[in-house]
Amino acid sequence: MKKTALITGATSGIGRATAHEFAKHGIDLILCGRRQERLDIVQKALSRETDVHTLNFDVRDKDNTFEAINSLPDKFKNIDILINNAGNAHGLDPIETGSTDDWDAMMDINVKGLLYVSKAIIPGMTERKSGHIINIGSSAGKEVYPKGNVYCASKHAVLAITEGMRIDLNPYGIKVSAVNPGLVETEFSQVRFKGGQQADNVYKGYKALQPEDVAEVIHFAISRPSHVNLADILMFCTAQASSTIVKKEI
Ligand code: NDP
Ligand code: 8X3
Repeated sequence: MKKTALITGATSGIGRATAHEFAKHGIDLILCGRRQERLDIVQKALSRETDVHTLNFDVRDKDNTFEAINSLPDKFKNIDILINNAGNAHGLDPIETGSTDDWDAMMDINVKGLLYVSKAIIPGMTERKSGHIINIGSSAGKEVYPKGNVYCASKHAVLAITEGMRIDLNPYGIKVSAVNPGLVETEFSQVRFKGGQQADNVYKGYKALQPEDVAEVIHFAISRPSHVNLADILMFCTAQASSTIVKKEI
């Protein structure tokens, strides 16, 4: 039977690549993000392969998040797979000079937004006693790096929430996994550095992971047999050994 997946942050990077990967495998898609014009483009591209519905909401807005998910048409109401991907780093500053607006954005989007979306979707999964939640963490959720303070804290929280979900949802047979990439070449650094040269330099001198590399791993995780759950996946590009060690050619 065809499955339905809801992907947050489907307008760019890892989320968009995951939408493309899932469409190839005939999974029906609910694509979420704030930029409707981008959602429309992805929907148009993928509608040839599968059924696609878009939802436009900011995960920071609790009421809008619940309204959007509760408004899903019957065909898309039973969500089998949730990809909690929406998120970003905002700033790269030592703790003593970091911006409280950046801190709010990271905790509100990466942590609380993930919780709101999950809270809206989990009751359907517990009722049906099935489902798979994949939370996109980060190598930053396993290792704190200089000036990463609050972003790393938000991703450490994602890993703790993932473990907590897996324990609490275990009686219902719901799988919960974390996929934790290192450096992936997306709009991530444009957002972190608010555009500019610093953002362009992040992926220079080595081959970073591409969003499609992560999407393939996410699809591998959701396509294992029902008795197999890949609980926690850490993936780096070959040039990266840890959060701070990257072999660059220039
Ligand atoms: P992108 O900036 O390319 O994509 C981020 C996505 O999140 C966009 O689709 C954006 O959609 C969505 N998003 C951001 N803020 C909000 C919000 N307030 N409400 C709803 N959606 C939002 O980055 P990536 O693809 O790289 O990031 C995806 C995930 O992967 C993030 O959780 C990130 O932390 C994680 N990650 C990224 C790594 C990297 O090096 N790139 C490495 C490890 C993890 P829109 O703006 O349209 O709302
Ligand atoms: C994104 C990877 O190293 O920029 O989570 O934090 S990193």
